[in-house]
Amino acid sequence: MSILKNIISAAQSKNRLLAILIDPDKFEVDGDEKSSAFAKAYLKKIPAQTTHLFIGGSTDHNRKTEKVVQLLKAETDLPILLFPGDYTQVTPEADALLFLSLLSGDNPEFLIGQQVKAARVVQQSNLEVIPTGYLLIDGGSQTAVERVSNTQPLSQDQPEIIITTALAGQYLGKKLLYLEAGSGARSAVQPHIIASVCEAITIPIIVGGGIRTERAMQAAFTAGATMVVVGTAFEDNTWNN
Ligand code: 1GP
Repeated sequence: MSILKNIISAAQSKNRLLAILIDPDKFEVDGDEKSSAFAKAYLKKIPAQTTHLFIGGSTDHNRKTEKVVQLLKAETDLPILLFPGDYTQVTPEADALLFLSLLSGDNPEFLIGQQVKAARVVQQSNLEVIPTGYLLIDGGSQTAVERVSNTQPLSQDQPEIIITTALAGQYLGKKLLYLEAGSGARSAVQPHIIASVCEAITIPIIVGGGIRTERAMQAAFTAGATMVVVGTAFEDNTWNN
């Protein structure tokens, strides 16, 4: 089954999915033995309930994405999805690509510009391409996504704008909708926002940014998220059960 079909069927049967986000910039890739050991150790610390790995970051100055994907592929059967901050992070080695379009914030470069730059590489790959509407939501602190994309996040005090932007994404043909508070956000997307978006749209919802506890993850699931993405808490070993 394709990765997207799998996510859709999880949404329909109310199965909950957990993706761990791995930032290539924070991954050690010096020397094969050392890197494999790093990949192994990383995979050991993520929870058994993990269903997907996301690879990507707002920046990958050292062009490590491809190597990180290869290292992880050698160690796990979990599906590996690219979650690229820019077109240089698209590598054919992964299983799928979240073909993100930043629908919030009105910056054409991240709405369509980066996607045009990525198009030929994507065409020549066997990546499963998953059209994904990406909404940056204010999580109470400036995050790298906000800085790099040079866009303003949507305020959680104005749920209607979030809901209508999500709806527009669905009408544009996006297959998934990603509510992003930004990596390391002070506060995550609030459950009532997730619930309102969920009520308005029929495509599966992914929620990430600032989720550091089992409780916060469960709250996002209860509100209707099909998939939760956690990065920082596993990177710095602060995940709280
Ligand atoms: C992916 O931004 C998330 O959408 C990851 O956020 O690093 O805060 O878990 P954290």
